[in-house]
Amino acid sequence: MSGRLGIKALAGLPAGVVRPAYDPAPLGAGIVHIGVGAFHRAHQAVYTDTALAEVGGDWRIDGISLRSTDIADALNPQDGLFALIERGEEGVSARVIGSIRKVIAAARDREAPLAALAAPQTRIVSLTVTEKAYGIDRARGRVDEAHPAIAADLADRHAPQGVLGLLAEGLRLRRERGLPPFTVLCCDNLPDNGNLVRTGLLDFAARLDTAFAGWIIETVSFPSTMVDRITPAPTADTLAEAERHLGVRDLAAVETEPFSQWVIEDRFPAGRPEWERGGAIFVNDVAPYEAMKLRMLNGTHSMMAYAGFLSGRKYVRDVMADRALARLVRRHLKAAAATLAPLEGIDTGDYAEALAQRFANPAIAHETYQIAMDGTEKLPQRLAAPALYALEHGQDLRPFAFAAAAWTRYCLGRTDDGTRYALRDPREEAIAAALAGAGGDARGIARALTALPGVFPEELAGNEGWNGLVAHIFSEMLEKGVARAVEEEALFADS
Ligand code: CS2
Repeated sequence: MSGRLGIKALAGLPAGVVRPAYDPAPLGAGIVHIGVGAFHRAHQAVYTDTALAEVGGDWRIDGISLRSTDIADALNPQDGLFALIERGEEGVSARVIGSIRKVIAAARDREAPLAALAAPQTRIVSLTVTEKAYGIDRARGRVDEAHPAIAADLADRHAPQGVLGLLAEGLRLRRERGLPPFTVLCCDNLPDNGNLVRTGLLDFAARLDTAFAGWIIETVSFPSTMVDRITPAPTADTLAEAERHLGVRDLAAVETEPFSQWVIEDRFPAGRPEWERGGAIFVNDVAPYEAMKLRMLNGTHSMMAYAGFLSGRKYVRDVMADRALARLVRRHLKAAAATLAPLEGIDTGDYAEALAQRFANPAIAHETYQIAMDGTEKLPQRLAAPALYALEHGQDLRPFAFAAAAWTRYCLGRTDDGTRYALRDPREEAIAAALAGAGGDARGIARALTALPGVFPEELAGNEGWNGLVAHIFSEMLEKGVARAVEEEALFADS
């Protein structure tokens, strides 16, 4: 088969493929995006593409890949172009996105990331780097000195490798050069994400220079944002599907669901693209939207990931096809909704129903094992926060305790038939140490994992009711096997 996607290939694409309704080449880059993974390509890059098509402007995106060089090698030879494959129940469509100008592979090109951050035309630096990459100790609201990138960047600020180090040095260079700062837009699934990054960055900067930290306080904006689009990691099938649609190869294609949502606080002193053209919603306070999404979508996702993976369900859609698990999904959605403050114009019952349908989308192959990774980073906001609310308000703890028990069971690193798997959690060593210290007893294991610092707050970890429930469900999973324990658990769920 012929050729590769790129500007030259655009004219020859089949009629059914939507292509950029603008000429991307002359448009400058006003955004630097750190973390050019599938999610960024299926989300922010798409909103920006729509804004560029409708109103133009120098708002293309220069990406930075912190560790991998793969995405730079895939996108740069394609002039930044890639296909967005949307897979809904009604069918599959392909659209070529033109908003990414280029990708810098930091591992190969050490100077280029700072040059991009300090460039006069850079007005926004957005991020999708996953929860663990920031190196922020969220419980203390400070940097985590033990985080490898934080330690390295505090030792050598002028050659930063991590997220906070890059943001700090980029801003420092701008200040030194008399340039206005960029706006920092954290698009990771973290509660109050703008403020969180601000807190971490201020602590990082203050350790180097308090006057500089003061300048950040006065001049840099960190709007919070809620992002949503279910985007499985691309596979060989994704690339084959893209080639079927395009007639040329595309090594950076992504597949995603039709649904997409972006809620943003409108605080961009240096300007922004008209993302509302792509459907983004601008609000004064994102926190309630973020809590709803984290607790309902992501919290349920994590529960499905652990209980589903351990019951042999490879994809989220398989979890929804299992009657017992699907009941537990609906129970969890309802329990999570009950912990939220009312949000004008939003019915959480409808939202829950829409989520259940999205999870069941038969055209999306979203692996439970993908969602299961980094549990210690995800559980605090997805599970512990609503569980604590439920505890304090006398609500049913069982759905949350079930999810915590499934995570505990997952931490053992083997399925019921003895198959081993990698946990893929940045705190694997701490988990192993907790397990080693707990002996073989189910209660001891559950307690040791619940007590890992920073995952469950003191009020839960020290609560006998919570501990007893988690330990009980976990020991059922050990004794009967996860699939059977799930079936019995579903009997507790309302129909
Ligand atoms: C998922 C999210 O992998 C995970 O932890 O829960 O990536 C989820 O698919 C997105 O937040 C959906 O917007």
